[in-house]
Amino acid sequence: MTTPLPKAELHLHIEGTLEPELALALAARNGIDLPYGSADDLRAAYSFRDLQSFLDLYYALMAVLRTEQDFTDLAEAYLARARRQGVRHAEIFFDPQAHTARGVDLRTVVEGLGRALDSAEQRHGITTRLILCFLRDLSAEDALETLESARPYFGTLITAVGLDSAEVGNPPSKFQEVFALAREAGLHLVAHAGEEGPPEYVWEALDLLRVERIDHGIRSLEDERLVERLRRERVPLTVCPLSNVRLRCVDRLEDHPLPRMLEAGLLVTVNSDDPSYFGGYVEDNFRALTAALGLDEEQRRTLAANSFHASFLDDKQRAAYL
Ligand code: ES4
Ligand code: ZN
Repeated sequence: MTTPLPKAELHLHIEGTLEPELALALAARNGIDLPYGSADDLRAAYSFRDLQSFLDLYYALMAVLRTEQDFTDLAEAYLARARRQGVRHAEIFFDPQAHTARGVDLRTVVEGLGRALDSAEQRHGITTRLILCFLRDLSAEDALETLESARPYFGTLITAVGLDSAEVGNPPSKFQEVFALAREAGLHLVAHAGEEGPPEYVWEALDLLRVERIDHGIRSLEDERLVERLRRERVPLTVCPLSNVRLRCVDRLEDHPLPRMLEAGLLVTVNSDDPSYFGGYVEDNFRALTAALGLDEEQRRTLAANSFHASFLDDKQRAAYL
């Protein structure tokens, strides 16, 4: 087995790293009844028709995350795995509204994750950032309240905001105000767009939200002018191949548009999205692409280098990895 290339992971939902074994252990620790008796029962449920069918299970399983320690354990397990997959820097999404909506404080979530992230460099050799994601199927008002409640962590634990969850019917335009406020607060901006949604949502994310990266963006290829814009402005696209196949955005890995995106001169990166649910962490995505699409060493090196270029590391930190 070859050594994984050093890379940054830029599209990773921490709640999507909840492995079945940890979910069962946390359920037992917190006295929560899950309708699954074993890790294999849980894994058997990981078969998805589309984004929504995945999100239903993803939100349901979060019920096991209750205490600061639960969030620390979750992040610590991810970091240990990520390092074995070559990750040196991770910009990690979390979904605060999925927790506050069920009575878990923002403080519990952020400080729990923060405890693992604060020691990540020392323990695992991984630098980290935290990206607060708004759930786009909730209201703009809910997003605004979430932003305000997170202000104490701006610039320290939280350095960016993102936009995720059910895309179709929830265009970026709905969140123009909250993204403007986040920008004024000095946060970096990203958004999921063009996963299941149309290229118009990618235009909106760029023009109305003024995001610096597009998460997924695979449907951008349907719009030549958009591809030209993304190429010219070197807007990074955080692509998640195994996710796209599991959620049936792409039929088979052999049909994945990533090679075409590279060919078009786009700043593409490879990421794992929700690795516990989609069959692999970031190096597993690199390996699956190599097997299915004959990705060569030069392409793999380009993708790994792109991940550092696309990161929010400052130039000096970035230079240390390139
Ligand atoms: C997600 Cl794959 C995906 N797409 C949109 N929102 C998400 N939240 C967690 N995983
Ligand atoms: Zn995602």
